[in-house]
Amino acid sequence: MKSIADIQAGVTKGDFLLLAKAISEIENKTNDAAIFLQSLLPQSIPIIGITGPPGAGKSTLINALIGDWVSKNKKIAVLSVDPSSPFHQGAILGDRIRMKDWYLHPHVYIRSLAARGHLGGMNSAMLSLTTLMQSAGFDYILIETVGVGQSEVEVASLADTTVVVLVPEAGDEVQMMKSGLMEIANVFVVNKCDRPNAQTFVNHLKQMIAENASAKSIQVISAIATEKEGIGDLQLAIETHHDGLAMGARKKELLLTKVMQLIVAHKMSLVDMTLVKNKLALEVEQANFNIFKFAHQFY
Ligand SMILES: Nc1nc2c(ncn2[C@@H]2O[C@H](COP(=O)(O)OP(=O)(O)O)[C@@H](O)[C@H]2O)c(=O)[nH]1
Ligand SMILES: [Mg+2]
Repeated sequence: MKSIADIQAGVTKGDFLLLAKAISEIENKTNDAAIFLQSLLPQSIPIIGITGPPGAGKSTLINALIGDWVSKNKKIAVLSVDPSSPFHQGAILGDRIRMKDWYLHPHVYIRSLAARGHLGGMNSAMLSLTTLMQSAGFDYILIETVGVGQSEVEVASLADTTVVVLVPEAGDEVQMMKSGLMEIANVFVVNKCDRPNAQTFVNHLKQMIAENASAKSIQVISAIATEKEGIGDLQLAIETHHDGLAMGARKKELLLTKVMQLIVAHKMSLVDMTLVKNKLALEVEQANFNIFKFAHQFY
């Protein structure tokens, strides 16, 4: 496996071949990859999670953010865990064509990841990849995830800053917010503010935040992603949050979550799930079957 210096040299030139090779090794969990990851030094490059319901405008916002950062000569990595995203491999041709500026741009690296089939390991793979990106010479790492379910909450724990994108008519999301969104969001973007009643929704959201003691530091940004409106405000909110993080206790909390994820993923990798499944099929019909006893033999 190539050294991080070689990978960086490639990224500097806009050649992502060595980076892609390193990603494959990491995804395949080779011994080389484990040694490589253990050789990386800490970096404070921001990892920004962009989440929210399908169609809220996450990809359009990311597109606008990339455009602005690239114009400032920044290098961007995007990891997409949104199967409906135009950044995703499964995207229809039209979307790929719309995004082709970024797919071919030497300062932008876009990689899509499968959200399924990583039992206990999705986050450890994401953690490895984001850490690699931080060391590879990018200035910002973006992670796009869809929805507001459990997997997004998990992915949010990988991000330094979590941006939740909502639209003005997001009645359902506001309900969900009460049950958890407030806990993962550092920044709310109310996108599609070209729609009627956007300001009413923004005011309502701000009021909810003000009433929630643990949510007070959440910033609310109004945006029209298609017009690139609000992008400067969003960048500022991200920077402000990231700067605050560098000093706060939250950083240690985030690190602890990540360490736990690595330990869980490692322990899970030691379990032969096919064996568990086959044994279960045999034993489950026994009259004295006990799930705790059964599970304990694999501890
Ligand atoms: N009217 C309006 N439409 C937008 C805005 N931002 C995005 N859209 C549109 O909303 C649709 C979904 O956007 P997309 O970025 O793919 O959403 P995602 O699923 O959250 O990634 C697309 O047709 C966009 O052009 C906005 O600010 N105003
Ligand atoms: Mg998308």
